[in-house]
Amino acid sequence: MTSSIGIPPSVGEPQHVRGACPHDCPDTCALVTTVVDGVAVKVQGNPGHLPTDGVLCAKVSRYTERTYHPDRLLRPMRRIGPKGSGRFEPVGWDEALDDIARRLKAIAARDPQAILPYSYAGTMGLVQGEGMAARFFHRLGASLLDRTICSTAGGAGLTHTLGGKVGMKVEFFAEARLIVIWGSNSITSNLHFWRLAQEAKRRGAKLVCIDPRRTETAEKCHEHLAILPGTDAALALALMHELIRNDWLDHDYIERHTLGWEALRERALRWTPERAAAVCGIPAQQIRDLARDYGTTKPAAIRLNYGMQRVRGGGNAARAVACLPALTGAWRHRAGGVLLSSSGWSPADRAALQRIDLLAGRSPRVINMVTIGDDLLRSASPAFGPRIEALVVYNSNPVAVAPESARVVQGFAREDLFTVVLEQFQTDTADYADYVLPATTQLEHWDLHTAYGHTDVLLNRPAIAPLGEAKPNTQVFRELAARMGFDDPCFADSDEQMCRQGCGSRIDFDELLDKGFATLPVPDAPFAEGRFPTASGRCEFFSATLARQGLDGLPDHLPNYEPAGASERFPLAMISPPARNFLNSTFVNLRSLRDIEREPVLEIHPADAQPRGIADGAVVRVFNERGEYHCKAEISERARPGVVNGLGIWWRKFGLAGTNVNQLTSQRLTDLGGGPVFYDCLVDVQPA
Ligand SMILES: Nc1nc2c(c(=O)[nH]1)N[C@H]1C(S)=C(S)[C@@H](COP(=O)(O)OP(=O)(O)OC[C@H]3O[C@@H](n4cnc5c(=O)[nH]c(N)nc54)[C@H](O)[C@@H]3O)O[C@H]1N2
Ligand SMILES: Nc1nc2c(c(=O)[nH]1)N[C@H]1C(S)=C(S)[C@@H](COP(=O)(O)OP(=O)(O)OC[C@H]3O[C@@H](n4cnc5c(=O)[nH]c(N)nc54)[C@H](O)[C@@H]3O)O[C@H]1N2
Ligand code: SF4
Ligand SMILES: [Mo]
Repeated sequence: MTSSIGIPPSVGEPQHVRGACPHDCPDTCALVTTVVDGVAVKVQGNPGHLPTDGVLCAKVSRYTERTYHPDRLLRPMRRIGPKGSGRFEPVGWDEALDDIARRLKAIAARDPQAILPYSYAGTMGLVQGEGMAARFFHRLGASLLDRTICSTAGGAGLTHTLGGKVGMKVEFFAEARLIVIWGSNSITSNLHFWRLAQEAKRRGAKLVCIDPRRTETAEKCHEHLAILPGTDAALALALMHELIRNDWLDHDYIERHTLGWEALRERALRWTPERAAAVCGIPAQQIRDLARDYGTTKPAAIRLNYGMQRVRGGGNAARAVACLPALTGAWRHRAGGVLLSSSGWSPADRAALQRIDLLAGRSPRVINMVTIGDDLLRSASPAFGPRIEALVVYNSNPVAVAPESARVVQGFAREDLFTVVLEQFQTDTADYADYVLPATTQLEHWDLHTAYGHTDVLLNRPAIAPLGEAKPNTQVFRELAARMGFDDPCFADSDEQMCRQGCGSRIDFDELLDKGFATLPVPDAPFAEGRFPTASGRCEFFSATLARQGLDGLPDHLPNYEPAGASERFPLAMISPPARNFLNSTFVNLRSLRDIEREPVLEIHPADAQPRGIADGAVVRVFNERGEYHCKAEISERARPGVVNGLGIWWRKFGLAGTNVNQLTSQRLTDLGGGPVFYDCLVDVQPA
């Protein structure tokens, strides 16, 4: 047996512990960790779990390397240098927690809303995520965080159309005859779906990719529509136009199972392929061809993903795409329809874990996590409420991942801000902490996982004891709760008990204990007979809910805040999708994975590089009015003319000049759901 951590061959019996991948990835793989004498030596995919099929991505195959990394934080630390200097001294847990509780109590005595939890998806686990932490902050009456940074625009779009985050079952993509991969680099971020798409391809299916970037996924599809960022709704409306003109419609399905058809028809008829082609920056013929394929191939399936909703009109775009399968009746077949997220099928009992009732009638203000930069810098006002005085960060690295880093950094650098960071590593965010508290990894704690790219539930059992003095998030909040004098019995629940509570009445915890995962009863073709979970029970082309809010009831194309070609000063549109070997900013500090990604790069088309005198491999300065970012230029046809691709969320401290792509992105919000607009960003590039 070999391992990356230099453990000598063991005499002990190897144990195999079942777990779940904690990462924010649609695949939610089932893990099997091999443990010898209390040491995890290998993490593999569970061959018995269908969606995982025994295979993990390169990142999580190296989980032991991450867990036993020499840079793991293993003791609580207290800041001794100026904010951001990263200078700390070790401190005992009791001393750290006593002091944190004292500081939080003092602030809460004035107004608990001056305290803000900041967390996202470092782990997707329901227990180490918003489990005990949510109980703690609800009981405290702290500001609520709107967790918008990834998927709320698309989620809202889907919900206003289909009634929830629901759609096709992923396994049936293998039976589709046409698969449209829309705003997804599946090989990078949805690998187990890609395996199904490959299976469909072998059986003769056609694969079409819609993505501004010629990704590794796009180049393996039969067709690639390299549209400009933020033009998806225009494309979807023109597809509808063609479906109508050629009568590739399922009139019976439309009549019985949809709402607002006449109005949508009228709008779509205004979107000729020529009009959309001019907006999308592609030939009109490509739109006609895709419409023909989509209108005449059955079953046709759309794998929509979140890459297309990180722009101003992201919610409307998801709505427009979600209308398509109802027009052609694709939902009648189990291999037809659309899948963006399947998380809405999950019967997990989040309420039992998060205990919103502990607010006891209070309704604290809500802070959108996307605008953390501006919000940390805001003074108290009647509209805003109190100035943010304390921040407790867990499962997130906002200094690297939140937009407009210059503002974020300025906020985190406030000497009067009290910041606690629960982390596994000394991230860019941990550098700004007053206290850094060492957190366990997935191999060291219990958790319960639902998925958004399949419909199983998984249990994660600890495979090894916590390393050093690391504690699970739950335990930190339990101990803080005790110090704050919160004596509600729920603060004494163990992690294992919380996993059970999260199962609610419809998931069998004993089955999870036994097998590691459970498959939920989700219908194979959920909308074959309509019965959408909307108010009307129909697929809502027209949403009365949106109309009541004074918004457009129909989906429409909303141009980007910063549309390609609209600015002379900043003529290039920049998107910044994930690097394959990182997961958001996680894994950037893993040498072996960083070596594959080498350094931060900006892909630029030869036609944009040449007039700027940019040579392949040259260091460039990417800039706009929000800031500048240095990286290596990669002259590449992966970038389309007019669009540059800044890949991956590097840690700022690993960047060439101490910044990353988010130095350039803006804090504006999407049309629906209050999401971020990372891919709605104009820049220019020069040799550095
Ligand atoms: N290896 C790896 N896997 C990951 C992640 C990671 O960082 N690394 N991140 C995880 C997380 S948190 C998430 S949310 C998902 C993200 O995965 P996805 O939901 O697939 O979203 P993105 O990767 O942001 O973008 C997908 C593709 O959309 C393209 N795109 C950008 N703008 C547009 C547009 O306006 N229209 C269209 N049609 N396409 C556009 C991008 O070029 C990219 O290739 O992946 C998860 N999986
Ligand atoms: N420019 C640009 N910016 C983006 C994106 C983009 O595509 N482009 N993508 C956006 C998206 S989709 C997302 S989801 C966000 C992701 O943003 P985040 O959710 O902040 O994700 P990560 O960067 O992976 O940081 C998660 C951190 O949680 C820590 N962690 C993991 N498990 C635990 C645990 O059990 N306990 C504690 N205490 N800590 C833990 C990890 O060590 C890691 O540092 O970034 C967004 N930012
Ligand atoms: S990151 Fe995604 S593909 Fe990789 S192991 Fe986790 S769930 Fe599976
Ligand atoms: Mo995400």
